[in-house]
This record gives sequence, structure tokens and C-alpha cells, in this order.
Amino acid sequence: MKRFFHPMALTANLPRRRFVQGLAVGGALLGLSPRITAAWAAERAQATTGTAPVLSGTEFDLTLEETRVNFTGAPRIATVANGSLPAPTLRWREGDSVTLRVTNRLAEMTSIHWHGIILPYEMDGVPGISFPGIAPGETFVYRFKVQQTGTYWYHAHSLHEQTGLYGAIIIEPAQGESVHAERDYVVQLSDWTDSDPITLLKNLKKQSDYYNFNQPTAVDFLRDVSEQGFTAARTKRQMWNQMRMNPTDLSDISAYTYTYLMNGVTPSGNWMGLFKAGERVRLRFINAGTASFFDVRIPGLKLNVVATDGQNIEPVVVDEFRIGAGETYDVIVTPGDAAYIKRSGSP
Ligand SMILES: [Cu+2]
Repeated sequence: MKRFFHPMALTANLPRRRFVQGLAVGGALLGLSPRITAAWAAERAQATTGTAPVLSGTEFDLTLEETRVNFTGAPRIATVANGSLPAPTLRWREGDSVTLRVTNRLAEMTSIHWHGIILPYEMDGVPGISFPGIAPGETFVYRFKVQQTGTYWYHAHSLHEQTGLYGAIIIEPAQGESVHAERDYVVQLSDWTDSDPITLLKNLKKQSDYYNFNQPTAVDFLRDVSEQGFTAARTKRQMWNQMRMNPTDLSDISAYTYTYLMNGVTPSGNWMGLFKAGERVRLRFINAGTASFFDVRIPGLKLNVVATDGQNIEPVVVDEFRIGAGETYDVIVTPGDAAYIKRSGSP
């Protein structure tokens, strides 16, 4: 199993947050992608990455457009909301009616879906149910009453999600937070690819293990024979063959293709959250990845899981948890006077 570690430094008492910008975009723009030309780049801003801006209240405007990003040293096109990747964090209040005006400045149809939010179906934002999507140039107005509390997220209900359209939703309870914390951070995990998502999808449709480079080999079979005996090894292989499955099929797409992001920052960018020793820090983990699981742990810290998918739960203390695509986990940590590196391995 290949593990990919994504460090997040939770560092005590640093004067400011530091973000590492993507590599500067220069003349190398030309020729790397057929759609990225000097003229294209001149018209578009670089996306703001790192901790997303927070929008709160009852009226929201989100503008969806293409921007430039550079996570790997190669300039690419991202689809973002209000110029930022991740999209702005939306803070709502239970009981409020919210209005969200979403304007599509992309060249293609798109949509925004409010993941896990209880609302009238016309406001759900899944194309093909109540509307065809938001056409280029069009503004769709979502309006609904907020009837729940907790950590959720929103995303494009199309391949624009893979290219950056996702953001956090935090809903405050009408009577105030029941979970006490001195600090509150969104930790949004996602997977970025420099490849065109349509190409990835096409490859997976043709061959589901296209990106699996750990196929069982004759050497593995011989090892099984020496460890378990011939009959057991053959039975095991037959079982997998009958199911037409593969014991190494953990993720359709792996770190070979993906660069994993935490709050829009690559592992080398080191997203950082500040705290004072002894504070209760609430970390709202959101898996905004398109096709990745993450195993989350912060060596040296117990993770007190207090909510999942927006629902408060009987708190559970763990050393590590696994978060699937679309899930959210709220975790309380009480760090001491040290720096902590969060590790999230994608299996
Ligand atoms: Cu969703």
C-alpha cells in the first residue's frame, strides 16, 4: 500500500500564517496545455489558494469562473468561486432563510449542489432533477430555510468539482454552539490533478484499474504459497478472480496522478493553523476529494470526534480516522506547547 503524507503544521504561537505560493507563472505558460495561451492567461487572475475567505449572513453571491493555478510547477486551469480555491466558506445560522446567487462565468453548463443540506428539491442543484444546470452567463438564485446545524460543504455537481469548485458550509445552532472550543478551523482535504478530468474518466471507463500500478504478480503468488501453502494461495487467487476484483484496488486514482491539497495548499505548502497551548481547537475536516479516502492523524494528539456529517455524536476519542469522499468529521484537539504535524495518508 502506498501512502502519501500530507503535513499540516499546527504550530504554537507563530506570529502569522504562512502560505507558500505556487511557482511563478512565466513564459513557460505557452505550449504546456492547448487551452493555456498567453492571451488566456493575461485575461485571468491567479486563483487565491489557502484558507478560504469566510462569507456570513443571509445573502451570498458566488461567481464561478476559470482562473490560473500552479500546484506542481505546471500552470493549469482551475474552476473556482469568487477567485478562491477552495471556494469561500459559507457561515449560515439555523432558522435563517438564505439567498445564494450563483453566476456562471464559465464557457460550459455548471451547477452548485449543497451537500447534505435539507431543502426543497428545486434548490438542491443537481442537474437533470429540477433544472438542467446553470447555463453560461446565467445567474441561478437558490433560496431556502436553514433547518440544521453543523459542518457541511458544497460543490459543483459536474467535473468542475475536480478542478476546484468546492467549499465549506458551517451552520451555527440558533441557540449557540453546544460544543465549546476556543478556535475553529476548517480543514478541507481534496485531490488535484494536472490531467484533464475528462481524460481520467475516459481511462477509468475503458479500464477500471488503469491507474493501479500494484497488480498482483506471480511473485506475490509464490510468496502466498510459501506463507500459506499452495492450496490456500490458489483458493485466495481464485476468490479474487471469481469476483473479478483485485486486492490492491484501494483507490481508482492514486498519488501517481493526484496532488493532495489541504485547504488548497500542497504538502510542500504546509497549511498552518495557530493556537495557544491548552486551547480546545475544533477542526472541521471535510473530504472534498473527488476520488480519495484520507487517513487522518496528528501524531502526539488524541482526536476527540464530536460530530460527523453535521450530526453531533457521543464523543469518541481516536488516534486516527478514515474519511471518505463527501464526509465531514468535527474533531476537538487540545494541543500542548509544541508544533504538530497532521498526517493524512491516502490509501
Ligand atoms: Cu455532494
